[in-house]
Amino acid sequence: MSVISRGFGGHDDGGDARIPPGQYETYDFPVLSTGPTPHVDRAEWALDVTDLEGAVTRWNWPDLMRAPSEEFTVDIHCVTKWSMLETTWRGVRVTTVLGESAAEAEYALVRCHGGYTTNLPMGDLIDRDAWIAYEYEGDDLEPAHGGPARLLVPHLYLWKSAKWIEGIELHLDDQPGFWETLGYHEYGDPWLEQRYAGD
Ligand SMILES: Nc1nc2c(c(=O)[nH]1)N[C@H]1C(S)=C(S)[C@@H](COP(=O)(O)O)O[C@H]1N2
Ligand SMILES: [Mo]
Repeated sequence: MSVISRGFGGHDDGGDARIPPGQYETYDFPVLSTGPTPHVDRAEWALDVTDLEGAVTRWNWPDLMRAPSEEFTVDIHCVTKWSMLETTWRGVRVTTVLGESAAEAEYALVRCHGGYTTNLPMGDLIDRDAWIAYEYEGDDLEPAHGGPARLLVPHLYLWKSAKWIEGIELHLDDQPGFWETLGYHEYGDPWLEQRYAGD
């Protein structure tokens, strides 16, 4: 006799082990932005990495294009409960962009055109998969989805994957970003359903 039925645990995931608890699969890529889409020209694009001493290393578009890139296929999970499976991107690993400046830092505060910010522990940017992504499904990343380039950290809820990234500040202390200040969880692990502070 078995008392375990499909759906045990109350997760509406259709039994697909790639979908975290409380999420459902979607097929059309939604756009979630707190404000209007900034239109940033590649010729003007820059990403500033600020180290613990305040020294800035600026990456411009040709710098990013010269860096080794990867095509990668990942599942992404938004805190508003949609997940997309097997999305394919091209980007440069965040470790490549940070270089040696990352070694001493504990946290990163990521800044975007338009003022959005989000915070992550350094380990999630350098020891896990994390990219500065600039292509989606073989095409230039559309402005609505963060083009010219966005952060992509697929193992955390997607609010951590900052669109229109313009800066990564390295810190010893953790400073909450936009959604974290408004009550979202400071870390945001979708497998632990860390949606709101205290989850
Ligand atoms: N700059 C910026 N990045 C952002 C956001 C934003 O409003 N501004 N929204 C976040 C949230 S809540 C989500 S779910 C994803 C959505 O990415 P998408 O619009 O490409 O689906 O971007 C994240 N990155
Ligand atoms: Mo989100």
